[in-house]
Amino acid sequence: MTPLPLHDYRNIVLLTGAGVSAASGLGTYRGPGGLWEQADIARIADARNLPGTLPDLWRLYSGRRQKALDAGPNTAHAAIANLQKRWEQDGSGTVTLFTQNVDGLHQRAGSPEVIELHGSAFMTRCTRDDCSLVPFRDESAYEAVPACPECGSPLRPAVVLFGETLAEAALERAGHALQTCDLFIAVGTSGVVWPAARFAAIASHSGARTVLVNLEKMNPPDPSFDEEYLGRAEEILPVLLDCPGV
Ligand code: BV8
Ligand code: ZN
Repeated sequence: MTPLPLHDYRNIVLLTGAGVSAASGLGTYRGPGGLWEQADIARIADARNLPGTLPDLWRLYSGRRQKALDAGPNTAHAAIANLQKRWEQDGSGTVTLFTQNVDGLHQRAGSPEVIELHGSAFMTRCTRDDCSLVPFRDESAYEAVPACPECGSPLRPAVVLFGETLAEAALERAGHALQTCDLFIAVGTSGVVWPAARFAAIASHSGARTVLVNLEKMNPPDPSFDEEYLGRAEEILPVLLDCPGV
């Protein structure tokens, strides 16, 4: 496998999923042993079951916070951060990183900007949309559902659950980046969750070269991808992004 001719491209978009954090020991959602196999997770991750699921949500995210803090970024995260920094330094164009992950590992690998499509396990917000409390960084684990210091309503992890819309700002960034990119690389994602599942099609429609790096073929396959590199992102990305020493 040889590096991609990265300097043939000016605006690169990367989309990562749970597979990019697999080598860091964090579970993926689908596939053998995936988080979603625990039937309860689907109930907890569905916004329609709120507020009754808040105690379970806090149990789930308290554990995920701790696991993510105990984990460290791997060479896949490092290769992406390296590309972003190289591009920034030599003014080669833009690299925009979107992640579906909530584990914060891209940031810890040194990525200068990470657009977290599904929020962050390390942010907590009030359940009342009109509350004045600003969502805040929170690494705490909670035994019981915490109360908002501003209004007394329950607090929740600031992640996007199924049935909740993504942040407007993230959607706008995605719309612009996908329409102006000439290279799109999806890494470690099963491509089943919307709207991220549409990113490759939008990039392809904009004329971008579309590349998938994943342990296994997407099922069903996404015809929007021009090529795929099947294998471990932590092995493939340092070669593909031409930074073997990360
Ligand atoms: C929304 C919480 C408007 C945060 C998550 C249109 C059609 C059908 C359905 C819908 C639609 N529009 C909306 C929906 C509903 C829903 C949806 O997409 N459902 C799916 C299941 C069909 N989408 C939504 O609700 C979204 N909101 O669109 O709002 C709306 C609302 C309602 C109705 C209409 C419109 C909100 C989506 C966000 C949901 N939140 N989790 C958290 O705790 O993370 S989703 C969850 O899945 C995670 O966030 C995760 O990031 C995400 C995606 O999973 P992946 O990252 O791809 O991980 P996965 O395990 O699946 O795959 C990992 C891959 O890596 C595997 O392929 C594996 O082979 C590979 N791999 C493993 N190891 C490695 C590797 N690859 C490389 N190297 C390795 N070492
Ligand atoms: Zn409040």
